[in-house]
Amino acid sequence: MGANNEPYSFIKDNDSELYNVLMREVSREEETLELIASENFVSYPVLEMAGSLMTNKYAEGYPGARYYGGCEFVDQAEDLARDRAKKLFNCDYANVQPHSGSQANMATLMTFLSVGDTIMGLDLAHGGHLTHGSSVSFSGQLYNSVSYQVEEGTGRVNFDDVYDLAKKYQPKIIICGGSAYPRHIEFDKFREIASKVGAFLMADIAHPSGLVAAGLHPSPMPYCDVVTTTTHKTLRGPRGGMIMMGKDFENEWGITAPKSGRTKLVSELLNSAVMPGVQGGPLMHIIAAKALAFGEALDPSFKVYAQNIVDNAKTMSNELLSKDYRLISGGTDTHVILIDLTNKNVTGKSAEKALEKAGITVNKNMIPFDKRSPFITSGIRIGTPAITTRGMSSDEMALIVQLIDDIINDIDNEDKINKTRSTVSSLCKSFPIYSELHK
Ligand code: DSN
Repeated sequence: MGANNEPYSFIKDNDSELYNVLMREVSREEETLELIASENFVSYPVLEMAGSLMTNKYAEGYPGARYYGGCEFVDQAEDLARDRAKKLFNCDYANVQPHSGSQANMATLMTFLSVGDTIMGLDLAHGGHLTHGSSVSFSGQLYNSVSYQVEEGTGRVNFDDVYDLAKKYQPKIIICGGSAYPRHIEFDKFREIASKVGAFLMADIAHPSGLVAAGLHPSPMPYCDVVTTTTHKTLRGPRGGMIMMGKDFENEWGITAPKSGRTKLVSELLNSAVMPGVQGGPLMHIIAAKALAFGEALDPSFKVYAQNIVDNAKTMSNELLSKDYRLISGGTDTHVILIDLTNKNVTGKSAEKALEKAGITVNKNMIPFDKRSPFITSGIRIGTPAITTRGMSSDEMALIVQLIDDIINDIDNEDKINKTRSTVSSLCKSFPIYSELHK
């Protein structure tokens, strides 16, 4: 809140050019339908904390062992974030410092692997993530990357294929999870394979972590050696990353502390990989905002929210199927729906563009075995976390699918696009976000 109790008025007085940019983004978020599966709206308290003066503090190190003075209160914030994360995910270890999911993954791979070791993750074009071994990321450049894929008919991971690949390439780590996989991640089946080939098992639950916290998606903790996540998707926290372990364990690489001769715990190696390995000063305002969001996720109301996310995704997927859309894997167990637009004769790129003009934000996405490039794509990915945060439910899901269908079936019809935009705008007005900004 700024001068005259007007939101952002200090920014307005100080830099009107940026203020205008900010207000355009405020309007965009408020007046359009956010269907990007990896986005959400944080609560106003989380927003306030993320913009708090904790941004000023340098705190390299960890609570109780910092390289800077004056860390008493940021230590308390980081302790709260770690303790709440451990409670939320029922795990022994949490590192809340990674600035992003990619940095969490980088620190994790640096901990478990040496450069040149073999990693095995889900192919990016089949729903994986850049940091799971793509050649354009450090993960495919520093490590020998072997990717598993989904089956063409089912759109799901085939565990016989994963096992065959793992036997052949003997990866040191297997990564499960991804960015566009609509089904539950089957940690137990990955565990069996990892144990058979003697690989570590890492889960990246960036997408479903809010559903895991709410008990609506299996937990990776009993099965995986290490778990990474982002905090801003279904978990509805500030933008950032986190690393967890269900149980800490002694490393198997024979690294001993020079003075004590003691074998290091993996938690110690992970901590050092995050800082100083990958990052310097942690973002204490974001860590405090993570603590706040984890507190919200521990409240029973979060379970209701998470159930609504899944129910909304199921309703949307049924509505889409009834309108002859081909969904990868035939539907969803989560918040993610991946639509193949091939039978509609529309590319992902043109659908994304037309829908954006109509006030509906989605992202073009490759489908498994896509014949088009990542810049064009044959599909779009949609998700329900953000619209569920607005309070929308089944009636709105049916309406939104109808609006999407209207555009996809008449992609160049500017009249229809304009009409849809005005329907979207009234719908959004009925489900306001950030009313605190308008007091
Ligand atoms: N870019 C994120 C997503 O959209 O899923 C993954 O990091």
